[in-house]
Parts: sequence; structure tokens; C-alpha cells
Amino acid sequence: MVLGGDGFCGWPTSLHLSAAGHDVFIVDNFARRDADAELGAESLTPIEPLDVRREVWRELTGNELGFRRIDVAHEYDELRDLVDELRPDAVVHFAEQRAAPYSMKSAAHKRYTVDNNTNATHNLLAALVETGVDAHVAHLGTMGVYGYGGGLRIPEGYLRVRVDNGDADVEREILFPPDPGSVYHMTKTIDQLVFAFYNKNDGVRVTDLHQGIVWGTQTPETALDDRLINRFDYDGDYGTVLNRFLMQAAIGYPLTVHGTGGQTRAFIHIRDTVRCVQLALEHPPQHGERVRIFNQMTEVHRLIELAELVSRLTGAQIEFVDNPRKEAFENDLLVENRSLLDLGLNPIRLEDSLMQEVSAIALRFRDRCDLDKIPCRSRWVQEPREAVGTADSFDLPGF
Ligand code: NAD
Ligand code: USQ
Repeated sequence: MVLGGDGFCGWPTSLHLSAAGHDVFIVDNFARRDADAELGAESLTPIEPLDVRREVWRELTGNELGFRRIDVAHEYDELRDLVDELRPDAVVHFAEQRAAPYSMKSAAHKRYTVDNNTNATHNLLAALVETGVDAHVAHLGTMGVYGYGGGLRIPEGYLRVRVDNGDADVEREILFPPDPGSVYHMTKTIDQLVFAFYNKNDGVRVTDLHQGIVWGTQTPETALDDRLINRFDYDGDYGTVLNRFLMQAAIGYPLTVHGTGGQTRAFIHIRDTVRCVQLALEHPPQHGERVRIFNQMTEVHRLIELAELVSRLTGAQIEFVDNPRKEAFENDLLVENRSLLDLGLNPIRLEDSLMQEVSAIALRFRDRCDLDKIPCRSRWVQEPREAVGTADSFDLPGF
């Protein structure tokens, strides 16, 4: 089962797993497509409805992709019954609200993100336990659970600590202290505790993949036919930084560097995302093993250096804009990522040809871009209520 299989990572992963010979069943409630409508900002690439995507994949490969529309966070009975019916070997869990700026837009967006993400994760685990299905859960976490740096090499999930215990020091391995930078990232730190509990109490096998910022658009499978094309988020809420820079360069919009650009972040190409998920699934944890945590990233870059690289390649201007976020204006970042490399990941590095591929897609669909949607308007610290206007009154169901 692939929860969130209609999304930016979920769709290419579903196709990749299907191409690799796995039976894939997608669950999605189209919350991401609804957010497009709410924000008035569509994917830069024209994405087909999921039924069309599945039908094209069947025509091309003969492989069926199952699908059920379920809100994993709120339709527990439907989820549990489907788990019981399919009895999957593995569940890949992408089904969360994943944009940090969206999660900080207003109280309604904060509450929606917490409710959606924490309930989706908990419902999945409760359903596996209630049905007695011994599936391996591969969850997409985030590098943002760690904060970004602190002067040490970020380990894969666990930190060895020595505690002064009076007579003798005691050594322990604990979950790396969480340090989220947005309400969205905070939900992923909550997910970690939920996984630790269900792993300890019920023996649920979990791999939590702490992924960096994904860039790129197409994978070999999504590139097979235009009707399989992956989504490309460029707007100020969902667009992530490198894809935004490449898209901005392609349409002649100055590269929007927040603050000084001294922020350093971890990155991974979408083609490696799908391979990492496959590697994690094909090497599940043993029964009784604690939650496995892998850092799913392949390289680290400082934003200003990325902007300069894109500018050198394309001639784009760089514009330093006020940072709408509350984040360190400069940080170093060292990350341990040995586990996926040891399983056989041969990482794709940032290179001109791949960046040009993204630029080419951006150029091809530039007419679909709404320039007004490019600036990041969601601010981490809200103005006093009177000055916010109607930002709180977005019509999110239940919020
Ligand atoms: P996305 O928004 O494109 O996809 C998420 C999918 O989940 C969407 O299709 C959405 O409709 C679905 N969904 C959300 N809530 C749901 C619910 N309650 N029930 C059923 N379906 C639901 O996001 P993405 O970029 O594909 O990210 C997928 C996962 O990977 C997320 O959990 C995200 O936190 C994580 N991740 C993404 C990135 C990145 O750069 N895109 C980086 C690190 C981690
Ligand atoms: N930034 C700019 N200019 C822009 C957009 C962003 O300078 O136009 C800066 C931001 O201020 C931030 C950095 O770029 O310092 C990264 O922002 P982002 O939007 O690319 O990434 P982020 O908000 O961290 O979230 C994305 C995904 C999220 C995932 C996370 C992985 O949306 O789902 O969890 O990357 S990580 O960053 O490693 O935590």
C-alpha cells in the first residue's frame, strides 16, 4: 500500500515499485489537489487525474495500480477494512501535509496540519494492530526533525549519550533530541514518538526515512508518457528551494534567496527518493528490532551557493528577500547517511544535466506559471490579529 500515492513523491514511487514487480495499491484523499485549489496555484506541470494516470500505466505496462479514496486521518474504519482486505506486506506512508510554509499560514492551517499528520500516522498503526497485519511501515520523515546542525554530524536517528549518574556514568542511546522549525516539522517529531511506542508495545516494524529537500521532477517511469508527468510545485507555499530557483531562472524571475542564503540544507533527487524507498522496503527490519531510522539525503548545500550555481548556469539575477521564516540565517550541516549507501544506493549528484532537465520542464510549461504565486507570503511570526485580515478564515473543512 502506498498512502499518499498521488503526490509528488508518492506517484513516482508507486510507478517505480510497480515497475520493479511489486503489487501496488494507492490510497489518497486528494488533499494536495484540494490545496492547489485553495491556494489558486496549480502544479507547473499539467497533472492528469489519478484515474487517467493509472489507466495509462496499465496500457503501457499491463500493471494494475489499485486505488481507494480514503482520508487516512479521519476515515479509520475504511482504512482498517482495506488493510484487513489487502493484508499488505508493506505500507509506504507519504500521506501527510508536507509544506512548512502552508503549516504556518494561520491557526487553521496549523491545526489542520497537526490533526492530519498525527492522526494519519496513528490511524495506520492502530489499523495494523487491530487487524493483526504484520506489515513493514516505511514512513517519510524529514531531516528537519533534527534542526539543522549544532556543530555535530547528525546521526541516523539515535544519539549515544553519557549521563552523569553519581558514582558512574551511564551510557544510553536515545532518539536525537527533536528541534523542529515549523508546525509541519513538529508533526514529524510527534510521528517519531508514535512509531517508538507501537514498535515497543506491538512490535510494529518501522523504517523512518528522514528525507532532505527533494528536487527534480521526472523519473524514468513518469517520463514514459506526458500523461504520467509528475507534479512540479513552484508556489511560495509548496515549491521547494532548488526547484523554485531552477524554475525562476527559466522564466527570468530573480532567484528569491531568503535572508543571507547562509542556510545549509540536505538534498536528494526524486530518482533517488524512489530508489531509497525500494531499498528500505526490500530490506525490512527484523521482528523485535527497534524503529530503523535512515537519513535519506545525498548531499548538502548552502542556499547562496546553489543560487550562484543556478545563476552561473542561466544568467539569472539573485534577489535577497526578507526571510519570512524564523530560522538560523547561517548554519553548517554534517549528516550521516551510511545506511542507504550500504544497502546499495548509488547517489545522483547535483549536476548540470539534471538541473537542465528541470529547467527544460519549467520552460516548457512557463505559460502555466502565475507570477503572483511565487513570493513566499506565509510568515512564521503572525502579525497581531487585527492586522492579519482574513488569513485565519480559510475554509478548511473542520477548521
Ligand atoms: P505531496 O503533498 O505532494 O503528497 C502527499 C500526498 O498525500 C498527497 O497526494 C495528498 O493528497 C495525500 N494525503 C495527505 N493527507 C492525506 C490523508 N489524510 N489521507 C490520504 N491522503 C492524504 O507531498 P510529497 O512532496 O510527495 O511528500 C510526501 C511525504 O514525503 C510527506 O510526508 C513529506 O513530509 C515527505 N517529504 C517530502 C519532501 C519533499 O521535498 N517533497 C522532503 C522530505 C520529506
Ligand atoms: N528558501 C529560500 N528561497 C525560497 C524558498 C525557500 O531561500 O524561495 C529557503 C527557506 O527559507 C529554507 C530553505 O530554503 O531555509 C528550504 O526551504 P524549502 O521550502 O525548500 O524546504 P523546507 O521548508 O525545509 O521543506 C521541504 C519539504 C518538506 C521536507 C523538508 C526536508 O517541503 O516536506 O520535510 O524539505 S528538510 O528541509 O531537510 O527538513
